[in-house]
Amino acid sequence: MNHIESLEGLRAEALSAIAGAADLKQLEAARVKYLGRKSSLLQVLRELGQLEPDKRAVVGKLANDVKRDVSEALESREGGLAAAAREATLKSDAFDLTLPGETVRTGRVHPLNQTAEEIVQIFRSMGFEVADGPEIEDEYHNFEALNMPAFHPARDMQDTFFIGSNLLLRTHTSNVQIRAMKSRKPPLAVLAPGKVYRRDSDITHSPMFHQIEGFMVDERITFGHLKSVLSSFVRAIFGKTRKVRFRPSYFPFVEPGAEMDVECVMCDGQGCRVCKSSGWLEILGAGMIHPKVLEHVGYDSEKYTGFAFGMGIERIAMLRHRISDIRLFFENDVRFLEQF
Ligand code: FA5
Repeated sequence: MNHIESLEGLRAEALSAIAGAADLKQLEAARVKYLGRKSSLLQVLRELGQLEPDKRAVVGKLANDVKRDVSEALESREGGLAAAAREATLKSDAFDLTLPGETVRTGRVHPLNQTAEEIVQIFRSMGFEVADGPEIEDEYHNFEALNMPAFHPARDMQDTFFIGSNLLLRTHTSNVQIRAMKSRKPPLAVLAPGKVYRRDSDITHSPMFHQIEGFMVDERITFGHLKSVLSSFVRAIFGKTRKVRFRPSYFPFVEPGAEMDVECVMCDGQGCRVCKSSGWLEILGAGMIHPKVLEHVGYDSEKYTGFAFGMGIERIAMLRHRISDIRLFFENDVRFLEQF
């Protein structure tokens, strides 16, 4: 077979192999076979020198034409196969762009923390500083130093969780009064927010709840100072129009003692389930610090006087946001929490 015929045959065979390549791998095999170093085409080109000059020109031109045609066919088939491969991959690991995206949930500050923050800010603006105390407390700081010796009937006012013969979960934040006063000298104005625990549970009572204790001690502090500080606080948190009242009350660690009630926001003072038909919701206990308490912490009760108060944060949050059941704060239902 002469060179011309074999080159024509080679071109036809190469083009048909390229057209028939089913994927990029088969196409690469065709490239090696028809254009590779051991291919018949390269063999012809290598042997051109041995041909007579007029034949060499004709065969050389044809060989180059074949090489160009095969190269072009390879290139174009490669483009087609690559596009098909891309299409197939897209189909197999396809993203469904119409699916809804994952929503990122943002957290928010719990309504009780929001309320506590607000209360702390109000008292800070009046010059109070913030202190902390332990939730696991001994009887001395929770009761005895607060003028409630063992077997004092007032201990029953706060149903206690005991965790040992002398250890308990503090029933109020008043333990911070003792700890702060023992470590410091007057004058002082302190605010102590924190968790407290009692065996108590209904729509306005929770076994774990939060209080904020406040106290101020100096020479010549009077009940007038107490009323003024608490009235300013109530105006700041509930507005000027919400009615409040002081009522005489008893706590062993104050004398005289009082409680402060806020007009029930659920029924505007008409009486409902939340205020137990009284029209009022108690938010805090307060009074002048008992001289015996001042003596327990080593203060001269002839020279110094002071007032103290302890308020329930849940009660204030309930009044602020018209929440009718205290247990909602602790159920962690996002539908409730998202409203704040
Ligand atoms: C006391 O705990 C006193 N330590 C307060 C005090 C401090 C009086 C300083 C005088 C001087 P009382 O037990 O009343 O008092 O509780 C104070 C407030 O905590 C109540 O007014 C109420 O708002 C809230 N509170 C009481 N028990 C619960 C409870 N189980 N769940 C939610 N809030 C409560």
